[in-house]
Amino acid sequence: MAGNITFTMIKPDAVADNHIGGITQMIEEGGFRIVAMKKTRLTEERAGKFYEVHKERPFYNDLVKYMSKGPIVAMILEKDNAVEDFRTLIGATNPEQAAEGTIRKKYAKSIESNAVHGSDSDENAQIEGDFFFSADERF
Ligand code: RTP
Ligand code: MG
Repeated sequence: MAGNITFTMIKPDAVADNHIGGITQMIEEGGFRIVAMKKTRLTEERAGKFYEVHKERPFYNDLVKYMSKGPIVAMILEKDNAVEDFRTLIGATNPEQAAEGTIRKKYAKSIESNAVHGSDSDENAQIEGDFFFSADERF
């Protein structure tokens, strides 16, 4: 079924601050089903590869360093209209612009340390899920 999968990471600061449970609760209460989940740490090289689409952006080097500084939690999520609905649930990239009730409004500390990643298209959701999970890790 096209459009029913997205990919997320709980970013290093949110993991370090013990917000895995709070964020996961908001995800499940938002109607998403967790298909796959793991705590892992990206090397700088792997973070650079994950964010390759941003390599010309001014924040790329800082982002790669930030995302590899500690463990993250990666998840594949399922829901109708998953990509768009998940971006609504997480809120704006900059937490100062994130709406009330969103994950970033509650847990983000800055535009970089913004608690969670969310895929921006169905195609990228597939690519990003495949980056972390094999077929036998999905249920
Ligand atoms: P994400 O990919 O993490 O879900 O976030 P997004 O789509 O809302 O934002 P995007 O433009 O894809 O940027 C990816 C991540 O880079 C960091 N960022 N820093 N310093 C800056 O101006 C800046 N802008 C973006 C954020 O961590 C953002 O989530
Ligand atoms: Mg993005």
